[in-house]
This record gives sequence, structure tokens and C-alpha cells, in this order.
Amino acid sequence: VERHATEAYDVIVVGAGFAGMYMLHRLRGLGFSARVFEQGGGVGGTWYWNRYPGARCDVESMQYSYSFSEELQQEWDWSERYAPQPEILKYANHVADRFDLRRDIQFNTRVERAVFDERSNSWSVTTSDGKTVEAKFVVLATGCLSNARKPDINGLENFKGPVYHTGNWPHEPVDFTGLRVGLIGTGSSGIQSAPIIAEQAKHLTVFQRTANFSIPARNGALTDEERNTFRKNYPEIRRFAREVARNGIYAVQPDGGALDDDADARRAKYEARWERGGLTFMYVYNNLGLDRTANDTAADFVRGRIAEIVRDPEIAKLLQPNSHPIGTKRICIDTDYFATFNRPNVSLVDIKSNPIEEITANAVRVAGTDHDIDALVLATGFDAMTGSVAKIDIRGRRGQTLNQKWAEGPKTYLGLMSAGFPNLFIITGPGSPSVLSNMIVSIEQHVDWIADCLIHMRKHSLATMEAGRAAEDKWVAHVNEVAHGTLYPQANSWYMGANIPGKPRIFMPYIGGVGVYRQICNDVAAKGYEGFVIERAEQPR
Ligand code: NA7
Repeated sequence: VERHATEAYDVIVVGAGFAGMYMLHRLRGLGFSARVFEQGGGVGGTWYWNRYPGARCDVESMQYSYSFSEELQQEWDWSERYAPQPEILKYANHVADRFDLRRDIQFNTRVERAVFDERSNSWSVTTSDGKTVEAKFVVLATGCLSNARKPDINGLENFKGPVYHTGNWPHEPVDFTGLRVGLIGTGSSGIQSAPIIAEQAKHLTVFQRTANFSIPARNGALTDEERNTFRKNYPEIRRFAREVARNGIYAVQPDGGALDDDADARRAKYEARWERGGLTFMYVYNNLGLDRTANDTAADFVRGRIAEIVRDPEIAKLLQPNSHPIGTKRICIDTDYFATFNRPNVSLVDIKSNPIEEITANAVRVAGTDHDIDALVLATGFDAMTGSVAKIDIRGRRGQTLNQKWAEGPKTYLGLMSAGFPNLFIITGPGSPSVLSNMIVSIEQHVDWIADCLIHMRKHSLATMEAGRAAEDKWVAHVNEVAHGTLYPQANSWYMGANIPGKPRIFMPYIGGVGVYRQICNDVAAKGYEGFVIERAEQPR
């Protein structure tokens, strides 16, 4: 029998989105051997898959970008305030070329299994091409919003026309001209795509389960002057985003509560923010996420705006969110979403009071009425934060799978490691600020922390490092406690796992703020990786 030596690396990285790319770059710079496996045919992760019409980042482009290379941030030209998906993907490809990353990335390859061997203290990683490779460390850079979820809707498989999922959009252009399109889902993806589909389609029917809060993007071209202001001030902007801003975004921070102002002053402030547009609407006051009465003032303002924009009062009423405090489901940033319902070729169907009965060969049936459609768009979201990790068969000490361990909800220490799974790191995992922050800021922080940790282990010839159980339990309790001090758990959001039937309801991201979190991570490292269990390598005999 011919035997091949198994390929071996210091580190296997799973995923070549923004996290995996930067991890690879750092590992190379430190002299570690690394291999990246990526399921897609190219780099970009979330931005590779989410090609739906209108897809755009809700963090401003000058801030949703890497900071690790001064030349890169000075040379790259973002064209708009909010970058559209094709431009973000172009940027990802530019980074891959500029740092020559592709030679260590194997595309179109899923990691299916990762098994820890307690004798050799290494991971064996099996990929979809049938190969098994060995590595001392595995880094999961699998993304938080990368596992598109098809909803369980009766009869979906019977539909005769094309079915698209926003999170897994075809690479070739989709043309809705002359078609009656059904759109299910009114999160960010539905809200961004509806206005554009409506312009093209003969008719668009939006099926809404939960009305959502959305703030106008006020998107537009960036001027040279705006770009240069950022570039000149990048050191301070990046520092502020990392250390001061709760969510990793440089912006004027709120200094008072909503109830400190009288109604007129409040209204003036909300109006100014509404005119400016974007996520910073929520930073007008410091207690919108904490106090329901304060939150109601902002929610009422947005509901009032919806009533002003939408001409048909019944439709306006349906579009006014009332099931959750504003901001407790990810707030949406739109371009002309509410005004889209003034178009004669757009209708709204409430599927909260009457859920979809079934999808037939050519219609969506609600309350006995068939809404005829030729094409169906599912903007139904993701198995967020844990979905892509759960798809990999990960086996740690004593053969325990990560899915068994996480059956009651994800358990990590700092969102970085899970007890029983040595030398396995997660980038922006559950228990870290992750999706409640500017992802690139959080990605860079995790990658740098992991890189430092690997240097430490190499320097001291350490064999394994893993989360200690007590530290992990304490961290999980802390993450929950912080979340339950806010209004966030009041919403059935994907932060809570509430969008996936049967998924445990745990508030997954750490809401204490990126600056606080960074400090905690740095302190842990400074104290010799306090709370982690570290084993020394056996001395060679
Ligand atoms: P989201 O925010 O999870 O939105 C999914 C939408 O689809 C939401 O309106 C859901 O209603 C709806 N949905 C999900 N399943 C169903 C079923 N079975 N029937 C009807 N409606 C359903 O995903 P997005 O892709 O829009 O955005 C994800 C994140 O990407 C976003 O937050 C940004 O951070 C970027 P529900 O609210 O659950 O009642």
C-alpha cells in the first residue's frame, strides 16, 4: 500500500472572509505555516455570498475597512458613504492580491471534520475533497452571518418558479423584469432589496412577519475631502473605535438620557439624527438600550416618520414596529424602503396575524388567499453566530463534539475558546462583541490576540491551551448578566437564537462594549492567560 505523509501545518484556518484573510496574513508574518480552507470560490465570506440587489454594509465604508496596513487604508478609495457589496468584495480581492494571500487558501473546499488527538496534541482536519491534514492549532474564521437558513414553510418545495435566498444569491445577474416577485422577510436583507426589486419587477409582494425599525442611510458619493479627512485622522479615529466607542464605530458619543430633555428638544435631536441617517440614530441618547420609557420616545419618533412617508394609513400601521424596543433587533438602514410601499406595483401582506398556510406551485397562500408569484426571494436570515461552526463535526477531548457541548447554548471563555477543545480558537465567536460591533474592529482585535497567544506558546514551548471550565462558566454568566441589564433580550432576535426553531434562547454577543472587552482580553493575556489551562510540551527524552 502506498502511504503518503500527512500534510501538516502549524495552523489551519477555516474561512477566507475578513477574519480568515487577516489571520493568514498575521500567521505568515510570524513564521507559522498555515493553510486556509474556504467553502466559496473566492475570498470575502459574507460579502462573497450576500450578492442580493441592494446589499450594502450598514457601517460607513471609511470605518468598515482594515486598519492593520497604513498603506492600504491610505490608498484604497471607497466611493460611497456605505459601500455596496460589489465594492466590498472588490476590496477583499484587492487585499488578497496585495498581500499575496491566495497561495495559501484552498477554495471550494469545506472543512467537514476536526478531531483533536490527545496523544499528539494536534488536530486532524478532514475536508470535502476527502483529504485529512494535521495542525497544532485550528482557527474558526467561519463568520456570524454566513449560514443562510431556508425557512420551514409548508410547500416551499412545490413552488415551480425560481427561489432565491438573499444570503446565497446567484453569481450571475438575476433579472426580475416582467415578473411577479414574492419577498419573505423584512430584516436588513429584505429592507435593502425590496426597493430595488420593486423598480424592476412587474409586482412585488412583501410578506412581513415582524415589522422592523429602519433609518434612512442617506447614502451618497464620498468626496475627496471626506476621504482625506478620514485618512488624515485615521490614527485617532481607529483608536477611538477600538477603545472608546462601545460598538467599534467612531462617532459622537451620547452624554445624556432621553428623559433629560423635554419633548421638543428630543424631537429636534431625533429629527437631526434622522436627517443625518445611519446607525448613529441610536447614539442620540445613552439610555435607549436600557430604559423602556426612553426607548419608546425613539420608537414613537420612527413610527411617526413611517406614518408620514407611507400614504395608505393601513399599510403604514402594518409597517410600524410594535413588537420590540427599537434597536433590540438589529436596526436596519435603508434607502427608500418605506416609500416603496407607495408604489402601485408593491403590496404588503401581514403574515404575523395570518401565517403563510402554504406555498403552492405558483402562489403564496395566506388566510385562504393566493398571492400569485413567478419568483420567490427568501430574505429569512441566518443561523447566526453558531450555525457555521455547528456544521463542522468538531471533536475535542474524550471525543466530545462541540455541538453536544453547545446543545443548551454556546459556551465560551471570552468568545475565543471553549473548554474541552484545546488549541481551537474562534474569531468573533459567541460571547464576544462580534455582531454588536463594527466587525472589522472586532476581527482585528481577535486575530491580534490569537497571534500574541501563539507567539507566547511557541516561546514557552507550550503544547496546549484551552479555556478553563470555571473561567468559562463565569464568563458565560457575565455575558448573560450584562445582556439582561439591557432591553435586548426582550426581542425575538437572531442575537437570541430566536429565529431558529428549537435553538436555545441565549443572548450570544457580549454587550459590554468593545473597549471594555478589549481591556479584559488584554488583562487576561498580561496575567499569563488567566483562566486558561495551559500544558507544557513534554521534554524530549
Ligand atoms: P434577519 O435580520 O434574521 O431577518 C430575517 C427576516 O425573515 C425577519 O423579518 C424574519 O421575521 C423573517 N423570517 C424568518 N423566518 C421566517 C419564516 N419562517 N416565515 C416568515 N418570515 C420569516 O436576516 P437578514 O438577512 O435580513 O439580516 C441579517 C443581518 O445581516 C442583519 O441584522 C445585519 O446585521 C446584516 P421575524 O423577525 O423573525 O419575525
